[in-house]
Amino acid sequence: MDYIDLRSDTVTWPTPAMREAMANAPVGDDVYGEDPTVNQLEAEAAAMLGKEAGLFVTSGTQGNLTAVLTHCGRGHEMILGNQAHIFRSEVGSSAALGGVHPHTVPVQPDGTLALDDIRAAIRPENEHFPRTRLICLENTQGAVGGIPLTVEYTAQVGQIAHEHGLRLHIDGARIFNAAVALNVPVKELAAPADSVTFCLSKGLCAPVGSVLVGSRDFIAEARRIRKSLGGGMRQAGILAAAGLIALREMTQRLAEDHANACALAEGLATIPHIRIDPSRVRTNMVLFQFDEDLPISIEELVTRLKNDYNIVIGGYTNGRTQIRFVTHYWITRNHVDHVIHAMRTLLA
Ligand code: TLP
Repeated sequence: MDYIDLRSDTVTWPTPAMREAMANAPVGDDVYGEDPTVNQLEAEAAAMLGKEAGLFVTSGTQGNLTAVLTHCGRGHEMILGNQAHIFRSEVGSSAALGGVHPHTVPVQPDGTLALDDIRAAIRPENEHFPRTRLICLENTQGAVGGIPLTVEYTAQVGQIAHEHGLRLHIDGARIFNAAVALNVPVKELAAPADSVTFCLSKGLCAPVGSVLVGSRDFIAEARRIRKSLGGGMRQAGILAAAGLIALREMTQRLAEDHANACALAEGLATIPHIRIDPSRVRTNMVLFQFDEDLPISIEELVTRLKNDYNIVIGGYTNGRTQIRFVTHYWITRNHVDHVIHAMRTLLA
C-alpha cells in the first residue's frame, strides 16, 4: 500500500493471489443463481459458520440491513447495543427502510450487553408496545476496541432470545478476529445465532463484500430482501473469487495483526501524553486518548504523520479525544516500530 494506513482494516487492498483469482474466476448471472464462484463462496461460508446457507452481499451494512429486514416487519423492535455499528453507523437504515424500532441497551466495557438489560428490554404483550422480534450482538464489539464476545456469553444471549421466541443476529463483521483471539472455531461463536453477517473486505483483505449466513429458509427470504435493496449482482464471481481466498487463506493469519496491535499498544504506552491500557487490546484495534496538554494540535499531528512519516490516521470519536489505530495485513512489525517512533518524536 502507498501509506501505513491505520484508519481501519477496511482500507486493505486485495492480495496478489486475490487479484489473480479475480482475473480467472468462472462467472455467471448470480440473480439466476448461476455464478459458480458466488455459489461456492456462499456454500463454504455457510459451512465454516455451521449454517445451512449463505448470501453474498455488497457490504456489512447491506448484510445487517438484509438480516434485520428479514427477521422483522414494520413496527417490530430490535434490542441492540447503544454503541452497536447497526445503531450508530448504518444511517438508521433499519428504521428508515424497514420501520424497525431500535431499543438500545448500554454496551459494557467488555463489549457485552448485560443479560439483565436484555431481559428488561424485551416487551411484554401490550397494545401500547412495539413487538420485540430480534436481539443483535456485535462480535468483535468495535466501539470498545474490538473486544471479542465469548462462546459462553453468546450462548446465554441465544438462550434468552429463544426462550422468548426472538431471533438472534450477530453483526460478525470481525467474527474471525474474535475466533482467533479466543482460539475457538468460528462455528461455535455463530452457533447460538439465527443469522450472522461477516465481512470479507476488512481484515480478510477482499476488495468488496460480506456474507450473511443462516437457515435455508431464512436465506431464501433474505435473497428477496437483498434484491429489493439493489443488491442483486450479476457476474459477481469476480468479487467472490477474492472472498474465497479471504476465507481459505486469510482467516488463520489474523493472529499476526493481533500481535502487532499489542506491540503497538505497548509502544504507545511508553509515550508521554498518551493514555492507553494495553491489556484491553484483544484483536486488531488499539484505542487510546491524548492528554489535554498536547505539544501539538491533533490536526497538526495528523498532517505531520502523513507528510513526514507516510502514516495515515483517523477515527476520532468521543469529541475527538479518542483515537483508533487498526492493524491489518498491510501493517508489518517494522511499520509498528516506525509508527511508535513517529508518535514519540512528534509528541516530545
Ligand atoms: N466499520 C467501519 C466504519 O463504518 C466505522 C470501520 O472502519 O470499522 N459492522 C461493524 C462492526 C463494522 O465495524 C462495520 C464497518 C460494518 C458493520 C459495516 O461494514 P461495511 O463498511 O462493509 O458496510
